[in-house]
Amino acid sequence: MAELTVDQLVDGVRAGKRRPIARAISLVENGDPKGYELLKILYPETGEAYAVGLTGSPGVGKSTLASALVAHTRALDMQIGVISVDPSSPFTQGALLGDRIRLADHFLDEGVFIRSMGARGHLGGLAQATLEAALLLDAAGKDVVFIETVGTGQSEVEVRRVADTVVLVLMPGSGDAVQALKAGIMEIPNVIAINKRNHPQAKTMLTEVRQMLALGEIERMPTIVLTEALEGHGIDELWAAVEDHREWLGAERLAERRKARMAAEVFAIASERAKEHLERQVADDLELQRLLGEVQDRKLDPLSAVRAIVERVFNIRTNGADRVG
Ligand SMILES: Nc1nc2c(ncn2[C@@H]2O[C@H](COP(=O)(O)OP(=O)(O)O)[C@@H](O)[C@H]2O)c(=O)[nH]1
Ligand SMILES: [Mg+2]
Repeated sequence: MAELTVDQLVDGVRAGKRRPIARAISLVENGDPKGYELLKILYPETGEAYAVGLTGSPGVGKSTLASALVAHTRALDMQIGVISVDPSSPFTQGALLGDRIRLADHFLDEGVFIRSMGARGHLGGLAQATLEAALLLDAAGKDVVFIETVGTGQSEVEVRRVADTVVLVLMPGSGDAVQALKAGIMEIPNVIAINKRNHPQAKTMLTEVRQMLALGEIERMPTIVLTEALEGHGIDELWAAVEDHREWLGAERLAERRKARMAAEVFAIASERAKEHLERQVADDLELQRLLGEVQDRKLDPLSAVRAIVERVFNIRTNGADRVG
């Protein structure tokens, strides 16, 4: 089939058509100039979709819950996007054939667009690719975009950076995420789903999570929901908890948070670029290599080396005492 032009892609995305959306996401993932053009045109049309992040350790049931939530929200006649950032187990058609929820059915439904990220390289990094894919799905008229990430802090894609509501998925018998919450390593999510609720330890985990939440000072207590994703149990409660949080946010707070997020995102990507530039320059520059060697040999102090590197790479003049890092 002939390659679509930028105009055709823009029209196709606006119309919510599957093939142009898929193509557009591939273009941004690959850092293609056409992808850049598309985002430039479509960005002003975004801000309509509600982004719901599903985060948690591998195997807790994020993808299965996402699938159940897709079924639930489609039944409410919403247009849905799903981005799954899980390099270890991509969200594919064949996967996750639960008894009641067949993901393959969603792949045939024009009202749902599902994309797995992370299986291949991304020019600007996975976080950037995820943000861009979410923007394209937003421009495509999706009412809700679910973003699945494996995240307990180690992940490159911090779900908080893209989601309006963050759902932390836990499962009984695995306490690592609860420990991370307790230790303050993980930020308090907006909703907590304890999945696999048929497990004998589900009640224990619920108690543990409640006790942990009682310890801290929290702006808004997360709603805790017990689910059995494979059976589709607790999904309406989970969705209601997401809607409750959305209601609590209200239009004003949501707009404020999104503004702060977008600014932080631009800054994060710009910083990443600057870092890459710096690393490349230092690697290619014998003089800078020599400076690093002198620091290692204790002939030159570290701050003088920093000053020389920053001046050379970024043309920034600093006095030695300035913090430039
Ligand atoms: N028993 C039970 N198994 C589940 C449930 N939800 C998911 N699973 C299974 O747990 C495994 C991991 O699920 P998946 O959705 O891929 O987890 P993810 O890695 O968090 O995305 C799969 O074998 C699922 O079928 C549940 O509610 N109950
Ligand atoms: Mg998954």
